[in-house]
Amino acid sequence: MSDSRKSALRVAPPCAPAPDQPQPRGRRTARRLTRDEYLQGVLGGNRAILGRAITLVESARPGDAELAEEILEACLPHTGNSIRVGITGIPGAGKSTLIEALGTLLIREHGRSVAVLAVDPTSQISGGAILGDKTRMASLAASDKAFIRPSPSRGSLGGVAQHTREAMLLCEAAGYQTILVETVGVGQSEVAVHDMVDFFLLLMLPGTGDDLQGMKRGVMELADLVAINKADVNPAAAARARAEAENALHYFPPLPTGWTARAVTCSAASGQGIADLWDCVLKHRELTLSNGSLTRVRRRQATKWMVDIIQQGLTKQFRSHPAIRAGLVDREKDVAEGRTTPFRAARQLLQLYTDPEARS
Ligand SMILES: Nc1nc2c(ncn2[C@@H]2O[C@H](COP(=O)(O)OP(=O)(O)OP(=O)(O)O)[C@@H](O)[C@H]2O)c(=O)[nH]1
Ligand SMILES: [Mg+2]
Repeated sequence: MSDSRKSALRVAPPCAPAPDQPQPRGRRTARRLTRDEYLQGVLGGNRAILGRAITLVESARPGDAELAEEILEACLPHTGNSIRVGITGIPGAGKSTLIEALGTLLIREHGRSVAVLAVDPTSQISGGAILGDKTRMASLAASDKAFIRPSPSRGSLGGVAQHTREAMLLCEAAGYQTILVETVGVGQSEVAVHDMVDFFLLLMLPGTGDDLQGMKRGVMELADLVAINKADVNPAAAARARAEAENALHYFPPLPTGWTARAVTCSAASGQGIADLWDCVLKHRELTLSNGSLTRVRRRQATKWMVDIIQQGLTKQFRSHPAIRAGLVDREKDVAEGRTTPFRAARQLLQLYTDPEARS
C-alpha cells in the first residue's frame, strides 16, 4: 500500500475478525461494517471488503446511499491511477475469453493487477451473465492479483452503468492497476462503457455480415482498436476482415484524443495477437498522456457522469411525485390513443410536477 493510502487510514484497527477469515457457519448476514472498516479494507486491498463496498454502492436500501457516498468521497484521492479499458462486441465474440487471456498476460508478464467489471444489459433478465463467465476466466479468477465482479443485476442501464463507474473507482482505490470492463454490444451499453474508460476495444468476428454485427458503425466510430477475434479458425477470413475494418476506420471523424484507430487480428483462445493488443493500449496511453488528452477526456467523462446522475435523480423524483403517479398512466394512454399530442401531455405533466395546484 502506498504511503498516501496509509495516511488516509487514521483509524483504529477493527475489532471484528479479519474480513478474509472464514465466517462462522450458519451466520447468514455479515455484521454491517463501519465507514472506517470499509475504508481500511478497500484501501488496504482486501478483496472481501472491496466486494462488500461494491455491494453497498449498488444497494437500493435507504441509508446505504449516504454511507456509500462517504466511502466513495474518501476513496476519490486514491483513484485514477489505472488503465481503464472497455471491451465490447456481439454475444459470443470472445470478450470473456479475451479478458482471461489478456488479464493473465498482464499479471504474469507485466506484473499488473487486474479488476474485471461488466455492464451487461441482458444480466438484468438473466441475473448476472458474467457469473457464468467466471468459468471462462478460470485462471484469472484463481489469481490473487485479479478481482472479478459480475454486472449489477438491478436497475436501468443508467443505474447499472453508474454502479459500474463507482465499482471502478473502488477497485482503483484498492490498488488495481488495470480495469477491464466487458459489455455486450447490443445497444446503448457500449456508449455507457465508452464514457467511463480510457481505451475502447471493439471485438469482431470474421465472416459475419455487417448487419449481424448490429450497431457496428456507431460503435466502430468510438473504437480505439478493432480486433478481429478467432483468427485461429480461419486466418485468411480474419485478415480480410481486418483490412476491411482498417479501411472503414479511415472514414470516421478523427478521435478527440488524436489517436488513430487501428485494426488487428487475434485469437483469444490461442493467445495469438494478445501481446500486440496490449502494446497498442500502451502506445495509446503514451500518446494521451503526452498530449494531455487523457486528462481532458477524463474530466469530460466526470462532468457527463454528474449530468447523468442529475438526470436519473430528476426522473426518479418526477416519477415518484404524487401528482405524477396519479396522472402519468392516463396521459400515456391519451398519447398512445391519439387524444393528445406528446408535447401537450409532457408539458401538462411537467406543470403538474412543478406546480400541482395549477390546472392547464
Ligand atoms: N476458436 C476460438 N474460439 C474462441 C475464441 N475466443 C472465444 N472463443 C469461443 O467462443 C465462445 C464465446 O466466447 P466468450 O468469451 O464467452 O464470448 P463473449 O463475447 O464473452 O460472449 P457473451 O458474454 O455471451 O457476450 C466460447 O466457446 C469461446 O471458447 C478464439 O479466439 N478462437
Ligand atoms: Mg462474456
